[in-house]
Amino acid sequence: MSSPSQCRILITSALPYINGVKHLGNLAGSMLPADVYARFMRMKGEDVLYICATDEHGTPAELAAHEDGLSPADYCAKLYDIQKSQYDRLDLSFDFFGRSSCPQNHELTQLLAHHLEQNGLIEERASNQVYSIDDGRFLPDRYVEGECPHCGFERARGDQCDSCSRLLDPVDLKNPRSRISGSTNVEIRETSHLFLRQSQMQEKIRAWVEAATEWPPLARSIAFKWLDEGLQDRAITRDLSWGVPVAYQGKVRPGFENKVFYVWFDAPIAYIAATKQWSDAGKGDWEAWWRRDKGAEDVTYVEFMGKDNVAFHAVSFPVTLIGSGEPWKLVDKLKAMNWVNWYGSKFSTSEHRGIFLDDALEILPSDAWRWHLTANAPESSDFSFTLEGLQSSVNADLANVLGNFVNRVAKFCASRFDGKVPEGGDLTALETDCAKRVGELVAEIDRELEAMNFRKSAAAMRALWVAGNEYMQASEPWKAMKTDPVRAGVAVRFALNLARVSALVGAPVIPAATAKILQALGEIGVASWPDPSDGAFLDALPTGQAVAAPDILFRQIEDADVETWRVRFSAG
Ligand code: B3M
Ligand code: ZN
Repeated sequence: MSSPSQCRILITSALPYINGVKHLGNLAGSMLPADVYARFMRMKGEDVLYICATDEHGTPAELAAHEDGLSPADYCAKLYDIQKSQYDRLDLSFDFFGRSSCPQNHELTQLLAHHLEQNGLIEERASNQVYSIDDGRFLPDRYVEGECPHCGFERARGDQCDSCSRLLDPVDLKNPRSRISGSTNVEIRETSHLFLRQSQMQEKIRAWVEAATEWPPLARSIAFKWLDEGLQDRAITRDLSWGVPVAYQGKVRPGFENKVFYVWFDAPIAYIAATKQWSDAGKGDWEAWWRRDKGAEDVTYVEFMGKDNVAFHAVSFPVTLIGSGEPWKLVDKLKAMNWVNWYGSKFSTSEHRGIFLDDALEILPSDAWRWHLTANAPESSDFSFTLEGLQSSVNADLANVLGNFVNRVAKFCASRFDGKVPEGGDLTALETDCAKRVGELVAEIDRELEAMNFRKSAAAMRALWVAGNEYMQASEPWKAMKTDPVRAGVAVRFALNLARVSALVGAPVIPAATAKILQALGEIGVASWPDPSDGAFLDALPTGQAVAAPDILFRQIEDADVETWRVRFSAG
């Protein structure tokens, strides 16, 4: 339950598609920044609800299931478990990780569509589509293959040509065939789909985006680009069997027996449905987070996603929610990320280019990835991932700076002070100057995380860890030990406290290693965000508290490792 001074923060990260293991680009673009933000806000004492889910519908899911020889339902259940266990191992701290195929989502999607239809925002329209006589069904765009009308490429997909990359309409393909059966026994037939009349909502959405001054610049500029081009009506049904049936109050809409809602219509609704799954599991009240008439008025809702998802979140989903006429909670801050590139091109699931999360977890601990991808978050521009860059983040920032500092002071305390926090004493200018700098850096990290500037927040964390190392170097307790043990004790006590603050500010990004550090310092229980205005800020560890040198915190990445991985991942 939240106390009156707490803020309630609802966080969602774009739902990973179910088809296959995700890559580092997927992680860096939505789930990781959302998790860092959620952890930071929890440490500040806010009431956080972080929701995510697998995005299980659509053609790619059906096709992947088909290739795996499983029914879509079995395939999705299998991949859900695989993905979920990887996110656990990456320390993604979802309050709930649901599924877009859950009954709650079927119900909510149909309910919202029904409201939209009653409000005149859904319209049935006829269009021409490829029908496969042998398969006995209309083929969705990606199920049609044929010759590209522009470049003649033989295996162009119905929606796009992989050779000339032009967008296509499947009815324009030459010699079309079904990707399900391979049959060329196909013809053009007329069929109907439901369209969401986004054009009707242009002014309302523009006014809403204009008022959304808290969105970071990238999301705002993408939203205005779509608004300036004019909102287009969108088909929100597809000819598939796996998905949410086009039915209202239990009755299938006539003519829509073999159709389902388009995956991009039901996926954002799954943010709400996953919250309802959490609620139905007895963990809380979903309506208090999503319905403005049920207490969600005071919730701050923050969304994280890659830049290609902005249109759906800044336009289509709000059209659904506002157009329903019901008091749903809308996004307050929308954080969009650019791409992570892999040696000059994109990470690609279909071509298996880049590093995927199963391999990533096999070669390095979660913190290494979390740090590297936060310190280089693709915020103001794309980020070009390289193995050398990864090596330098881990070695220079984590092992040589943070790890080295913590190890030195903890080991020294263990060997020379009997593993107990020494007594305090008079501070010199060395301590007061360092405390001032560290106080400023904590405030800076706080500000940057609050503003969701992850790259900048990591730079300030690194600066704080450097300050710790420099203090250790300048105070030289090993020398003072010989002449002035009291002075040595003051320095060790101060450095141990610096190590504590170093761990606390890093905790949102590298939760595993910082938990080890705090444990080594004898700190147990909930870690809360350090407050530089608190007098005990750098004097929080009680005299005599047991300190042990932590196990190795970060293993160095050797050049030989980089070489092995270069071959393994076909890098460069
Ligand atoms: N699954 C696309 C993506 O991962 C999509 C996001 C849905 S968010 C509602 O890029
Ligand atoms: Zn082409």
